[in-house]
Amino acid sequence: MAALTKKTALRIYETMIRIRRFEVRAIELFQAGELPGFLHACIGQEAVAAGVCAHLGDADQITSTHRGHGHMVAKGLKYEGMFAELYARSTGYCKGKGGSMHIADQDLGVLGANGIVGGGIPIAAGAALGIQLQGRKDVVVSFFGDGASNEGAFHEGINIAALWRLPVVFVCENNGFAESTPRSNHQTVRDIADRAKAYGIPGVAVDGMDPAAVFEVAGEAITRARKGQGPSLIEARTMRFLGHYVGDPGTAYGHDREVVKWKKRDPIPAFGKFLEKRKWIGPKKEDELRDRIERELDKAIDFARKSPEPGPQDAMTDIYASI
Ligand SMILES: Cc1ncc(C[n+]2csc(CCOP(=O)(O)OP(=O)(O)O)c2C)c(N)n1
Repeated sequence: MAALTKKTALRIYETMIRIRRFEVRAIELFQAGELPGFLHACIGQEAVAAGVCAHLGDADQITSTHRGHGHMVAKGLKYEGMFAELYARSTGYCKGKGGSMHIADQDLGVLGANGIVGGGIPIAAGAALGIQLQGRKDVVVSFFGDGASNEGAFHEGINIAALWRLPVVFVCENNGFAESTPRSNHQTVRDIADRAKAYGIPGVAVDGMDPAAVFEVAGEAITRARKGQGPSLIEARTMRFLGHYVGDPGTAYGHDREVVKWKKRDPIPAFGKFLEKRKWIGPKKEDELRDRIERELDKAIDFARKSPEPGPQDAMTDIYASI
């Protein structure tokens, strides 16, 4: 099992801050009317993406969801291309034609955020089959929500991955709500991790507000997958601090009440304290880190704003893959 070294812990901390600040700035721009479309923020859930992706290299792959900014940042996507995509500019990761819910980058193994709930799960199984057939040691991680764990795609994707012992890790970010439906209204199982039993694979629930705990269980599952021992299911218990989408107050379905206690466990200050206690970070280093991230964000937003929009001539390009 990979130990959480100072270097890895600092990287995870930086990743969480990078995710949080990306979204805070994106929300400000969205509310100022600068960004088209919708935003689904993962604020509160950063420990999951950061803890899992700390194990992944560029050749490993992920599939993501409508709430995917955190996965993208954690997998190493650059602010420039992400903001440009949110601004619908041709310099974006998908040339401005995908937007927040459809960011992808083959070079860094991001097979796509996905507006179809559960849609990434069978894609991850398929990508893992490709890895297996090519005899590579890479893995695929599929992120999805508790709502997605009721989709046919979840059961079909995990079943075939288990049967063929594919190198894939299924990570359910259980934030207790599927859009405006509390979990008690959409599934009876107490632990989503228990669903792993139906497919004969390991299933483990973990505190998704604790990046060190996530890092540990993800390490075991990813090592297993790399060794050819097949898939695992991780249920990370977490909470989105905002409504389902930016603009949803969450008042109609009890989220506003539920979120109060979770905010006290905000993973960023909590992990910051963990690092301070070990003297792995101090105020000076923390300020430097945050300033650097903010400068990067300023530069990326400026780049996106100055980038051109795609033109009508681009409407019919990038539809089919050339093989
Ligand atoms: C196949 C499908 N069904 C329904 C929707 C509408 N929808 C969008 S997000 C969402 C809730 C998803 O909940 P969950 O998987 O728990 O993810 P979370 O939003 O909590 O991150 C739903 C039902 C959709 N986009 N795709």
